[in-house]
Amino acid sequence: MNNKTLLSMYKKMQFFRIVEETIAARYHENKMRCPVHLAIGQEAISAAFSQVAQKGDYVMSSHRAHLHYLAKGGSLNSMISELYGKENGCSLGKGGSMHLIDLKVNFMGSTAIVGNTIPISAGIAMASKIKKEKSMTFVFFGDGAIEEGVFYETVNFAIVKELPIVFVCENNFYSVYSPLKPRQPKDRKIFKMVEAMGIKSFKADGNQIKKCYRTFSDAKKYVDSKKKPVFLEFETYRHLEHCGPNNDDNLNYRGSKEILRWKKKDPIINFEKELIKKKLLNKKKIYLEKNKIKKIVNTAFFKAEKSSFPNQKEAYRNLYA
Ligand SMILES: Cc1ncc(C[n+]2csc(CCOP(=O)(O)OP(=O)(O)O)c2C)c(N)n1
Ligand SMILES: [Mg+2]
Repeated sequence: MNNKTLLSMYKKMQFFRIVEETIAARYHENKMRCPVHLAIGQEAISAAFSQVAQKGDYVMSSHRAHLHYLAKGGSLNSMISELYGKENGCSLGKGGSMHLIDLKVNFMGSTAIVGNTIPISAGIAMASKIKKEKSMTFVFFGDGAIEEGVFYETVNFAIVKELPIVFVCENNFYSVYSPLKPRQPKDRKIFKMVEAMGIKSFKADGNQIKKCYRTFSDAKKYVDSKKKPVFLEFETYRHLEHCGPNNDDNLNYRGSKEILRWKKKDPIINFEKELIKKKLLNKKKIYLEKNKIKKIVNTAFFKAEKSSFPNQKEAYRNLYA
């Protein structure tokens, strides 16, 4: 990993966090009228992924999709306009935060139904295999999606059909307010259980960006050389409430010690310290970089607010139920 890669991943993480923090800060204005699932605390996984993903690779995601979409190069302006329900939003203002799509960069979509995009991604991977493309498909989902039947069907199908797909589980230990304990067998390691199905599986600390980068690189090499699917589990933590711009620590479904332990593992702060030690960053550089990002993000919000709402007729076009 050269210095350029390290800095690029740092900047990506800062970009992701500033986007999410700006959404959180402005959500109370009540102009973004869709639920938002923010990924503050989970930035390292997407930043590492963005470094490894190739242009032709396909990506799908779930309800917590902002960073996956941006990591694949999805348009920030279109995403923010989508949150404001505007006609130039990536889903024409009809989908909101959980329904992002940018076909120009092969971000094939995200949906609000837990596990729903897992089989669709296998379809995309199968199509790219039939067409003999060099690309592979990455599908991002949470630890809750492991409890959906389609997860097992799809992993089984991907193994049998030798699909070029990378299943990426961001294990933040919670499904809304429920920890893993009442949901999954005690002491079960997700990646071990999935590995037992017959798929190559890796696990990494999702808050350490260099580990995330290596894991994605290894996964990519494996799929490229063996022409078989891979499963990845990254352990990480969301800092805010499940859905919305606030912190909900007062609800006590996560203990204060646990929260503090994970805040100390903040992927950006720790990596920043490392880069300062290496003399790749200093206070001035950090300040300038953050300011540059804030300008880009604020411009996207300004444009989104200025944009028009869709025509009423548009509400019934391209809708499926
Ligand atoms: C099939 C289905 N069941 C339940 C829900 C309600 N729901 C929305 S998000 C969520 C939690 C999912 O947890 P996880 O997959 O771990 O993702 P995280 O929110 O932690 O990123 C649930 C249960 C849903 N959207 N779809
Ligand atoms: Mg979760």
